Amino acid sequence: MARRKVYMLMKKVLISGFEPFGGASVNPALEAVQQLAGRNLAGGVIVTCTVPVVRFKAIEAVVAAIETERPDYVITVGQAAGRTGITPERVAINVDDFRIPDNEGIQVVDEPIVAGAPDAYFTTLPIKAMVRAMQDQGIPAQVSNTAGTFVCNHLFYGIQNYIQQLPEQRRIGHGFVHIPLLPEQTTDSTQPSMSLPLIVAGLAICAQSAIDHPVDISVGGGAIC
Ligand code: PCA
Repeated sequence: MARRKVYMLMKKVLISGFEPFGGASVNPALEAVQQLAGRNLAGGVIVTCTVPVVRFKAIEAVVAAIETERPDYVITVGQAAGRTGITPERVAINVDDFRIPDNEGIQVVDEPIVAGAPDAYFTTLPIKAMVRAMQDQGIPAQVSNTAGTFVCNHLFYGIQNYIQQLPEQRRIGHGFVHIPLLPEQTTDSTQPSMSLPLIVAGLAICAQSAIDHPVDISVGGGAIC
C-alpha cells in the first residue's frame, strides 16, 4: 500500500513570564511558564522565556526571544494582585506611571513608552475565544480592559509597537494575560488567589485558542465601571 506522508504545520507559541518584583520571592507567571515550557498543543508547541521586571529591558528580553524562536504567537504573562480570574488584556497604553520602582529602582511618572508612537494598541490575540474556552473548562476568566501603567502594560505596549514595525508577513499575534496571585502569596491577606495547576491549565488553553482562532469570536466581554 502506498504510504502518504502527512505534514502538519506546527505552530509555535512563545509564552513569557516575569520575575518576582516589589520585594516578593515568587511570581506566578514565572512559576507557570516553567511548567509550560515544551508543552505540546493540538497543532503546536509552547516555548517560553523569562522577563526582568525592568523598564525597557523587559521589552528587550521578549524581542530577543521572538528573534530567536520566531514564534507564530506571543503571550506575555504577569501577575495582577486582586484579580479573581485569568484575564487576557484588551489594550496597552503608551504611558509609564510606576506606583513602585521596578527591579532596577526606576520609577517614572507619566512618561511615554515610545515617544511619538500611537496612544494605544489593541491585543491581536482572540481574547474572547480565550476567555470562553477557559470558562468552558471551569477556569475563572474575564476580559480585562486595563493592564495598569507598570511594567506589564509597558511590555504589552512595547511588543505591540515592535511587531508593528516588522514586515507584514512577520506581524505575529501578541497579547498580554494577567493572572491572579498564588494561594501561598495570600495567606495573611484577603486577596483572591488561584492554584498553580489551574493557572497553568488556563494559559495552555490561551495558547491553544490562539492557534484555533485566527479570528476572534464575537461575544460580549465588556465591563460597566
Ligand atoms: N506584574 C506587574 C509587573 C510584573 C508582573 O508580573 C504588572 O502588572 O505590571
